[in-house]
Amino acid sequence: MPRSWGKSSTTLKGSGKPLSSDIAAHPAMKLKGSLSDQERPMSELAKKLEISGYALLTRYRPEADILAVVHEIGVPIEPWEGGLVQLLKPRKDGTPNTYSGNFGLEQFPFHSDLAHWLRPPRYILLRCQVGFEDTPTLLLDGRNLIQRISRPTLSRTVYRPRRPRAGAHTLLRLLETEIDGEELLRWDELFLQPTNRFATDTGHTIGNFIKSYRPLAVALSRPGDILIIDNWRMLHARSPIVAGREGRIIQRVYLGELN
Ligand SMILES: O=C(O)CCC(=O)C(=O)O
Ligand SMILES: [Fe+2]
Repeated sequence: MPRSWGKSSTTLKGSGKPLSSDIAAHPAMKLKGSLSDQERPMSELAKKLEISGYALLTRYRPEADILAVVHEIGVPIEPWEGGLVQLLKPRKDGTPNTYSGNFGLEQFPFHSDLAHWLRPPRYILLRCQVGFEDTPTLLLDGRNLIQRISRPTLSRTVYRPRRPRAGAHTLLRLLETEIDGEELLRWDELFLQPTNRFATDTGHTIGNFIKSYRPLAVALSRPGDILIIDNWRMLHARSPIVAGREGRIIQRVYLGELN
């Protein structure tokens, strides 16, 4: 089904130099006002994320090792052994507990990453190795979803992981409002299941909202393009892989916090 996507507006242009040592040489990265020496160099990125829920760096040090780049930006977390850097490649069929295993080359449904975890990773960093303008990552601002469904309803809606973890089913609110003063929105129609009728109904309303939403499309199209997503605020989805785009390769690292 053809879709029209909104245009990305939150772009920080990189010049290929390390961010931490050379922020003054990145005029395109500056918001209004200038940074004092005392300010942390990446605070511009943090501001972007706070305002928009995501930030895009274009062609940023494409030759550098991803971990060198990641450490300039934030604190990586290893969600499972060997999972510090994950490679995302389109697959017609993958293992059943993955998105590719369930959706193949189709568009992925909107979700938060690791929504079935008690504390999903705060930020997702996606970095382009091989990308295409017409295979964007789609973003939905959870604040719009909260506005539509309401904070009290989402806070009262309880889901659980599709599979028990360590033998126990954790109960998870779709919206948690007080985690060190931060809000955590989670959604995933594959890895989360409703616990009661109320949760099922809320899920339907969320599904309808997502269908009617015109998402933002952010393309990781050139090597070094980096998209950072606030995973507690935004839902995201991969657009469908059309013929000729099977070679897309995206690196993913989860961040616990920004520098
Ligand atoms: O490839 C993308 O743009 C996003 C993929 C994704 O959301 C996922 O694999 O969880
Ligand atoms: Fe994802």
